[in-house]
Amino acid sequence: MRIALVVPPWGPDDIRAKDTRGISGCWPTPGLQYIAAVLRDAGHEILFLEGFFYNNEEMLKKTVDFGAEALGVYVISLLWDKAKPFIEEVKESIPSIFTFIGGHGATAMPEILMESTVALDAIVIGEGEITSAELIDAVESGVDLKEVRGLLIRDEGGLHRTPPREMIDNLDELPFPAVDLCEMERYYPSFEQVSTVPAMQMLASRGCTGSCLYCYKMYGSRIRLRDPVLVVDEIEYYINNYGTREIKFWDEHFTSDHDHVYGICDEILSRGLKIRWWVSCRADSVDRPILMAMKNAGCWCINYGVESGVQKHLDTLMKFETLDQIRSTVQLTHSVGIKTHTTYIFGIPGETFEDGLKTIELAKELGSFTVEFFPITPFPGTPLYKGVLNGLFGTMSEKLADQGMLLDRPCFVPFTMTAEEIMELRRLAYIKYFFRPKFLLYRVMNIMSPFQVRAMWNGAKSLLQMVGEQVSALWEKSLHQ
Ligand code: B12
Ligand code: SF4
Repeated sequence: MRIALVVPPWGPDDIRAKDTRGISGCWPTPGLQYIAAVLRDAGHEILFLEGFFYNNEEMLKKTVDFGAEALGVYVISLLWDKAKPFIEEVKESIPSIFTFIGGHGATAMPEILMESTVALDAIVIGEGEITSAELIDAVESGVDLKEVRGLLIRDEGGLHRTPPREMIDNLDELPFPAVDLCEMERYYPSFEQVSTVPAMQMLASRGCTGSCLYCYKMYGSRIRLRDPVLVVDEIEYYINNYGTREIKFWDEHFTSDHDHVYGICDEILSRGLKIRWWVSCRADSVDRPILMAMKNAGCWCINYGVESGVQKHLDTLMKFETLDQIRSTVQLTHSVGIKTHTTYIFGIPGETFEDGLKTIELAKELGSFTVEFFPITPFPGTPLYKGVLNGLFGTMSEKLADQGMLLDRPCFVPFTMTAEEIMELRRLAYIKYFFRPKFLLYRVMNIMSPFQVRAMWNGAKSLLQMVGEQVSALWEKSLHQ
């Protein structure tokens, strides 16, 4: 079958506030690349279209010219308003086409999305590789779709959920993501996220043992690990075929199993690979020996989700970490020579403006190489979202297009703060963090590549824009007093 797999048309305006659009990038979509790989292995012809590179008309033309018989679209909630008209236009142009979607947004609210357009034939719920392969098989051979687990389909005028699909037990059975079907040369990472290019992204595991209030856990609490040999085979494939110098691991909890991490590090060292890498870890999951091993194998930066400088709010978020633990982990990481990227949240239920200022102070104290500050966002399916629907925590926008973490407006406002205060905290955080002579010197002394020079230049432009916004916000405030 000829299948078009599509990331709907989108641009920096859809996911970033004005002041940070200049540092925005475009990574490929690993989930859709895995789907593409499995469907290709099953003998189908695949067209992979990235909506960042084309407008609606171009994407439509490419899909029609390809002669697509099926259309699969990646859907996160924020981009549904882009995906829906595209699916409708394709269906209008090719009435016989079979349309299906998958991804976090699709999985978290399948009935709502399916009811919003008749142009959609099926939704793949959860992990999509096996379900998609069986779905396309069934469509091709005319088998009743009710036989395929993990779907939402239409049935006698209503909707029907087939029995749930179990998680893939052995991730090593999956092929590598089909990066060769993507226009890899056109992608580029966000500036704060890598030290050099070409950079590739990967996953060495799926799942996380945490249970944070705002996190949508598609893969549950059991962590499935890939064989370190295959992980490093994939790294080597990227080095040999794409000249890759850096890998960004998107694992939710990279250091959950130390033996697994030692396995990856040993494999990189024994093959003599020169590769830098970046991972996300929980602050309670590392010690000196594991950090040393990671450093020796090329890990240059670890992302810790710090979230708040007030213990009470860490508890609200159900992080199950203490501020002392976070402080000592970040210090330990710096002491072995690995840099840190720390992320913070504003607008936590119960948080006040003054609490937010304490978060900024903690960020400064930790002194990470890069930082990000987000307004908290209730994504469908998360405990935060469910709580807000039940009248708890605060108020949220009903528009799906507002469900981004980096927009000009917060999607959610807790009862204890205003939207303006959240955005002011975000601006203040960046300004206070970066406008410190000692810190600027540290950044300049640690430039690792020409890419980072460009990153710093674009970052400086973003900061100046924030200063301008802050001055005009203060001016507005003074006029109203
Ligand atoms: C990697 C990542 C990114 C990368 C790559 C994005 C991408 N397009 O894939 C970058 C940094 C660019 C990114 C950006 C953003 N991201 Co992001 N990202 C992730 C992250 C950390 C991992 C996703 C991943 O690759 N997982 C591994 C793969 C294998 O799993 P998967 O994506 O779930 O795919 C499987 C299934 O979902 C399904 N599936 C997926 N697509 C499709 C399509 C079809 C047709 C089918 C049938 C099945 C299917 O099958 C796949 C294989 O099993 C998740 C958090 C998480 N822990 O999952 C957030 C996450 C997906 N991102 C999120 C958000 C909000 C964003 C941004 C809007 C943030 C922002 N404001 O900038 C942007 C949107 C950019 C965009 N156009 O996608 C949210 C989505 C929430 C929601 N409910 O919609 C998540 C869940 C994080 C969170 N906060 O909870 N992100
Ligand atoms: S530690 Fe990260 S991935 Fe795990 S539940 Fe919390 S936010 Fe989600």
